Amino acid sequence: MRNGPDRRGFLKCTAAMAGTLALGGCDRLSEAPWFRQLLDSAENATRTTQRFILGSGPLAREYTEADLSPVFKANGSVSVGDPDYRRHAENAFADWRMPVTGLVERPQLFSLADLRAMPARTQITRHDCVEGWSCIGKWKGVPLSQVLDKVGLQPRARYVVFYCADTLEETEDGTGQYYESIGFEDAFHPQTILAYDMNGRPLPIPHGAPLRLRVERQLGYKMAKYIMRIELVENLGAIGQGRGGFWEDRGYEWYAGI
Ligand SMILES: Nc1nc2c(c(=O)[nH]1)N[C@H]1C(S)=C(S)[C@@H](COP(=O)(O)O)O[C@H]1N2
Ligand SMILES: [Mo]
Repeated sequence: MRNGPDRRGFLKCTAAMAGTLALGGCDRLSEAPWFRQLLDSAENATRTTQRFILGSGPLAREYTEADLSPVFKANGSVSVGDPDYRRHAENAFADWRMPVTGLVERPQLFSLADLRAMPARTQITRHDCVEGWSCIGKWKGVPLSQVLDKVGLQPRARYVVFYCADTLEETEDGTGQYYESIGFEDAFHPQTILAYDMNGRPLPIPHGAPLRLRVERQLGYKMAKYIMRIELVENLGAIGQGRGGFWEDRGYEWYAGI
């Protein structure tokens, strides 16, 4: 354990950090060497303190029921051909289980019932697609931070990767399967949720049933639909074509800040 003065020094530093975060402009924070050093130096501090640093960025604007779009456009994959997925869909995803694996302390399977039994967050937000359209919708789900707390992060974990059921492009090596990844400043952000309801109903298939990511300070392509598996990794190079997501592998930015 660290002694008292060291610990106080660290806490003073986190307070300064929170101020920096509030000013914004820290989108690529987890990439910055000094930030990594700070996290590593905090290895003996509690994860709660780390989460305080990571989860304290600005909130995306939230709207009211009156602002809801009458029709929310569905984009990208709007259905899934995979036979396993279709079997789950016919059964209202009752037997669907989502593994959370990789650099975690306690790998775990989550059913929809498990996720629904956890603390939930509801938010009305605007979804901005890189194509130039926006829609306002209401999302309910479990904060990703809750799931990450359950499985526990190993110190080497740096990214959260979401593997989806849909293949958006047929490729010979299988790299046409949709996937996405985010860093911890978004993973622990309070508005980052695994959504199972949309506009007060179970998430419809065109919008990503049974579970889709909402990461409200980034563009639509980050918000993985049809999530089948979550993995904690140290780097992204060995996944897909190595750039952290289906569209990133095709030239889009990894950090798609709005
Ligand atoms: N699995 C999967 N997730 C995906 C996509 C996709 O094709 N497959 N498209 C992305 C894009 S570009 C957008 S804009 C949003 C669309 O979400 P929506 O269908 O709910 O509007 O999902 C994102 N997540
Ligand atoms: Mo999009």
